[in-house]
Amino acid sequence: MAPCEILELLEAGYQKLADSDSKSLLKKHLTKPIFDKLKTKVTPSYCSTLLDCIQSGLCNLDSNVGIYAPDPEAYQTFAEIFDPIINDYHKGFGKGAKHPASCFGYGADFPDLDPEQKFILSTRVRCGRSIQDFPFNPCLSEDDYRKLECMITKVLSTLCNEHAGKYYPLAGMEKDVQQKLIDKHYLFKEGDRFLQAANASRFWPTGRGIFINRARTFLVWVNEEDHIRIISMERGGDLGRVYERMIIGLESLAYSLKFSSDSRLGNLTFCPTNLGTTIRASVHIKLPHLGKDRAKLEEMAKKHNLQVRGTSGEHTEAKDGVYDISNTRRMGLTEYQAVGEMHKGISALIEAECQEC
Ligand code: ADP
Ligand code: CIR
Repeated sequence: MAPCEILELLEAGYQKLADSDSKSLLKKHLTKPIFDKLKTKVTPSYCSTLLDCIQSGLCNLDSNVGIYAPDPEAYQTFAEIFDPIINDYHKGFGKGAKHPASCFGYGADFPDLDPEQKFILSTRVRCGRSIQDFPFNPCLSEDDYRKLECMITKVLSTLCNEHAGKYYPLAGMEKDVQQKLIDKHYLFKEGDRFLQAANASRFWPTGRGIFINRARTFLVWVNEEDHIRIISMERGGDLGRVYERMIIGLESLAYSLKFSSDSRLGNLTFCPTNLGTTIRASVHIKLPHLGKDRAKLEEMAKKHNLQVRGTSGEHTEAKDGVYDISNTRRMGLTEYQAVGEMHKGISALIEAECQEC
């Protein structure tokens, strides 16, 4: 049972959300009956409360989603709020739905999206993984962060060929080096207020860091939003090649690390938007005509199940007309289908842009 002071904070937070004009999925789905049913519950192993799940959305009324799972059990304990949000975000993961078995298929099925290099600056595919027997950020101790970092970097040091590289811990990294890595879109940014409010940035920078291969085309983020983010990226629009590189890197890591998964939800992640395949395949793209009006571009992208982000990622603006466009859905479909959805959608946007020329 959640303690009294948590209940008081929850009641005040709920009222603030209910009175606001927040467009978050949290506000949309957290009805009073669901709130009343969940407000006293705690997860069995970590005693996480509803407040641990929704405090980011309560503090940041401009959240798109507004909820995180502090530990893997939260998806069951607080299913009455997670399930409708998951169903809404991933478009069709209703009652009785089960995430399909993993199927990566072949990168060769996704030809270069922009062979003449007119629109796409770069392509990136990432996935997230959580390590079995560890909770998510808000429940990790400083020692857990160190243990995770040690476990993960030990395996990273065994990567070979194209994937071989070096780990750079955030602790002790020069500020200008860190900023350069962020500006080049390799490293995660610091001080994300959505993660901070979710209690996901405690003991920063302990245990956080980035692994980079020699060609700077394969990266692994350690202990940012998820325990691991596996990233493949390069200039141009060769999605198939980028995807293949991510798959090989992921398979090499899966050989030695045990990842958390759930028979219904697929791979488990901190944010419900990343469950299932956890795949986000994106391009940095210039669409001078369609991009004149971001709202219109977003509307068009939505028809193809694509999400538009700014140049420096989520919650940022587009600089010099460069948008980050990626698949929205990651759950209820295979990896191959998620990347295929993005390939088809980006091709359609480029075609629409050409028609406007
Ligand atoms: P994530 O993809 O990990 O959910 P963000 O939206 O925060 O997170 O993006 C992380 C970084 O990746 C940002 O610097 C963003 O600009 C960069 N990025 C995303 N897609 C591309 C891309 N296609 N090319 C280059 N950088 C990219
Ligand atoms: C939000 O709710 O806006 C942040 N917590 C981030 C949510 C994840 N992003 C997304 O839309 N895929």
